[in-house]
Amino acid sequence: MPTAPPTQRTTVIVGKESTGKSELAAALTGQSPISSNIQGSTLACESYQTGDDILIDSPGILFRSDTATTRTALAQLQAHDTILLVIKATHVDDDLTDLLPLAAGKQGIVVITFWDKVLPSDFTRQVVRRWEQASQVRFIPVDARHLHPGQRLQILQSLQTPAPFPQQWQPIPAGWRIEPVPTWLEHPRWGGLLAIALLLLPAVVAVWVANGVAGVLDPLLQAGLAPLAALLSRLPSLPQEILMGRYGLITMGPLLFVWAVPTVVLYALFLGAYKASGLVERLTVALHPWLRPFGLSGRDLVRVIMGFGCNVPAVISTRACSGCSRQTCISAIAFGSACSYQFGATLGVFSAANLPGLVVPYLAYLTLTTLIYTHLVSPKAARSTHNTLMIERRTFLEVPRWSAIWRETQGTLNQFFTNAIPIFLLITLIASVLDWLGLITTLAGLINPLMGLFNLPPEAALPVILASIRKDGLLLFAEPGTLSVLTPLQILTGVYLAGVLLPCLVTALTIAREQSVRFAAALMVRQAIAAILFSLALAWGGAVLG
Ligand SMILES: Nc1nc2c(ncn2[C@@H]2O[C@H](COP(=O)(O)OP(=O)(O)OP(=O)(O)O)[C@@H](O)[C@H]2O)c(=O)[nH]1
Ligand SMILES: [Mg+2]
Repeated sequence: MPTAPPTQRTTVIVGKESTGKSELAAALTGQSPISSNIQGSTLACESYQTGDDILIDSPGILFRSDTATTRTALAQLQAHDTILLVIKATHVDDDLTDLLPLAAGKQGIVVITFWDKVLPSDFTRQVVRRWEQASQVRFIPVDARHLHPGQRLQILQSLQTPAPFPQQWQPIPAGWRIEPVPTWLEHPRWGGLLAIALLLLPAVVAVWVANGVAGVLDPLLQAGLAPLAALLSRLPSLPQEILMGRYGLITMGPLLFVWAVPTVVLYALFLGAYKASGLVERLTVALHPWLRPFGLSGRDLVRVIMGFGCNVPAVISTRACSGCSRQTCISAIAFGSACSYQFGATLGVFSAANLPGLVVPYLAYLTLTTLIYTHLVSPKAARSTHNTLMIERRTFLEVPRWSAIWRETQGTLNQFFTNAIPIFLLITLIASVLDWLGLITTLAGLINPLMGLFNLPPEAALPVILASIRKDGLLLFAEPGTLSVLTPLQILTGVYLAGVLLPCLVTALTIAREQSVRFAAALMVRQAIAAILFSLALAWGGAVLG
């Protein structure tokens, strides 16, 4: 007779945001955590298997909010009987008051994370022991980042014999509450300015380093490619066009490697360090009061900042935004979050034109127009002074662990090499074939009157169109034939228009999936109208001023 399979127990890990649920799930199952110091970083439930048990890591619950992530967590809580309740040692009383009613009627254990922030003493241990005696539920205090093998075993064993959570139990308050130490970011006058400076730092460093790296690499690469070019000139006309034509692989490829790669790597490292240290959260708290007139909360700004790496994960992470501002936040990411490919390509174009300083007016105009656009598309309620901050408490600043920074960076780099580069190569291939067929001249002729509206020559049409597929398509502006006919103002206008006219194709598809095709279509029409108006203002306003 076949033996019955052992029964699997499913336990849901539930708790407020950033209380260490993901870290704990990973430590219990021996997997590496995908967590970061961003509140609301787990967006969907993730299953972990350990022996016969299944642990479900749920997104953090944000009280008095309507975020999609909170709804997901509450649905998981409803669906399962055994729960591992996570409460934060620094705010034990608040967490118990808020979470115990949700656990009533279920069975499970309580793990107190961030125990490393509580001074070990007889008093603290006694408080925990009294709760255990009064409720008959296990309370296990841990530092989830450094779970001892003994604690791991204790938690897993306690989960085998979960106790019911008492129905109406009022625990004796522990009486302590530990808040993170204030920093300069919380300074009433300078905090906001410091936050802006820290926000701009990655861009400034990226410009500086990318210029330095390109200065060294570009001549080397060009010298290395020269003999190859001589060899390839004997090829038939189509392969020659594809490899060495105006938009050819060898003509455009080095620009991508020399400009986009250092920018992508640097942005990834910076974002990784900012996220893992808790700095992003602190920045957004400091900037929240300044953002309200634009209908965004500090919480949304975190997502817009994350869009600097790539807009796609940033759009997905808006699931943790309030329903009231989520669509505004998505619109802001699609419009103004210059992803690292877009930024790298922009730097490449400015530098190929020998005008690296253009990055300053570019970023200033992009920021200004994004704020105007966001203000216009946000609902009035989001701009009201009653729109209080949807971040429950200040995060603890930690020295970021190298492993955490590397994990963030690796994700971005993987995406860059497996997604971005192949699509960029495809773009150059399509452009080369179109050019070889003579279609680009015909197309440019058709679009000519439109480009003329922006005071741009017909050559600008192709980069603008291709940048709507992928943002680094705007590198095609750096093609020498195009650059030689453009004035600095025209370069600025062209790069701005190509950057903001439409979100890249993958971002647009993500928005459609996260919201609806209808919302994505409306967003694209709205964004295109705004981009056209802002570009007209730049082209003609700049010409009048210049
Ligand atoms: N000092 C300390 N830090 C911790 C502890 N547990 C987690 N962290 C850190 O707190 C941050 C958030 O941890 P996560 O595991 O992502 O928290 P979470 O509850 O899954 O967060 P959400 O999914 O966003 O709700 C990470 O930077 C962790 O390294 C702990 O016990 N002590
Ligand atoms: Mg999590």
